[in-house]
Amino acid sequence: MIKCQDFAELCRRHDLTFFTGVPDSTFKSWMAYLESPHKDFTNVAAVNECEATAVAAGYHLASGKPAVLYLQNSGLGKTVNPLTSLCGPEVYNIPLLMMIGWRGEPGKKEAHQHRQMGVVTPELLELLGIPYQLLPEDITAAEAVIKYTLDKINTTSLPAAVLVRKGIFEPLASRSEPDSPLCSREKMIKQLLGFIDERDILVSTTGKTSRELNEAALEMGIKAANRFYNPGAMGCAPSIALGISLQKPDSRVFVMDGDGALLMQMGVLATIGKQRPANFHHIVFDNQAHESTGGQPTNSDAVNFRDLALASGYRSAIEISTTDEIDQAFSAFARQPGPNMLIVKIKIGSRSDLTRPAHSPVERKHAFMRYLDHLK
Ligand SMILES: Cc1ncc(C[n+]2csc(CCOP(=O)(O)OP(=O)(O)O)c2C)c(N)n1
Repeated sequence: MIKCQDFAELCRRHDLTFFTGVPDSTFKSWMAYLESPHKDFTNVAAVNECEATAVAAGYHLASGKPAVLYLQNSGLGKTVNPLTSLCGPEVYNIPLLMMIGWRGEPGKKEAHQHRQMGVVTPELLELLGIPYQLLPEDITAAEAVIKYTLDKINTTSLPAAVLVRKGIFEPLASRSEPDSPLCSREKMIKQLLGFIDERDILVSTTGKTSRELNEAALEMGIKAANRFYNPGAMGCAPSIALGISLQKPDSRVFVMDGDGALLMQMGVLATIGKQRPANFHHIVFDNQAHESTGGQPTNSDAVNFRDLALASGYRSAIEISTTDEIDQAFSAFARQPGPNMLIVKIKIGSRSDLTRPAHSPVERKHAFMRYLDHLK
């Protein structure tokens, strides 16, 4: 395994000091290392991989050097536009070093949402003309791969990539989360679920939110297939909920979102604000972190979601941070016409033994569609 300190020195030796991207649990310890202050490293946490690619391009324009663009392969699709239409050989020839977490690698057990991208990741890179190598877990071999990749980058003045498998970086000592008066997402989900009727529709976001919601619904004996889990397609839960809400105007549609996911596709607020569906109720769990990939900070500390929702055309928006506030806040939120937003401040943390839904995505989709079909 590669020690983060050794990888940092390797990067320094090769003048790789500017990092930008969206985190992945594959290199969780490297992300934690980057977050701690290092005066010679700059890390720009971007809201999505398209943005990060453009930040990396800007860095190159101003420094003449390649940036390191880190991402999970789920985000590779988001880079295709700036890679081809900004950095590509027919356009500006912008070099950058992509460090891609390889989820869903063939032959390895992986959640459904990672499987197809896991298979096509190497082919997609080939199709884009991006040379790639696997990052070996031995630091000397890793240095040879980085040197080879940089040679490619420097001779072509184009992007090149290293693929990072799970378990390559040595774990850092786990950091203890500071004591927080805030509640956990799991507890908030359970409490909120108590107020949501089986006739209401619920769409939940990427990562652990959907897994916690699934467990809470089982525990509470909710029989209706009224929940649509969106384990992949980060940032798309509110858009899915919008599409449903416009077709089912007589049902209340709740979306359980995360701060990282909302930031990733924040433009959806304008679409929702413009459509103004009165049955659309947006719950945002804000832990200021990408908790599902290891707790890396999002940029939500720089954003006021309440003001943003109102400025985008939402009819109302409120923020709560304790379970005591839920009863009052939620009944007002669920009764008032949407689109409206309930921002729930929560602490970081989740159980390590969270299960995944038992049925396949297609089985769940059919059950959900049958459920929607029976609604008025
Ligand atoms: C396009 C894309 N990039 C990155 C990921 C990896 N990923 C999965 S969940 C997640 C964090 C989500 O953060 P947030 O919405 O704040 O929810 P939390 O995990 O804190 O509950 C990330 C980065 C992904 N699934 N898709």
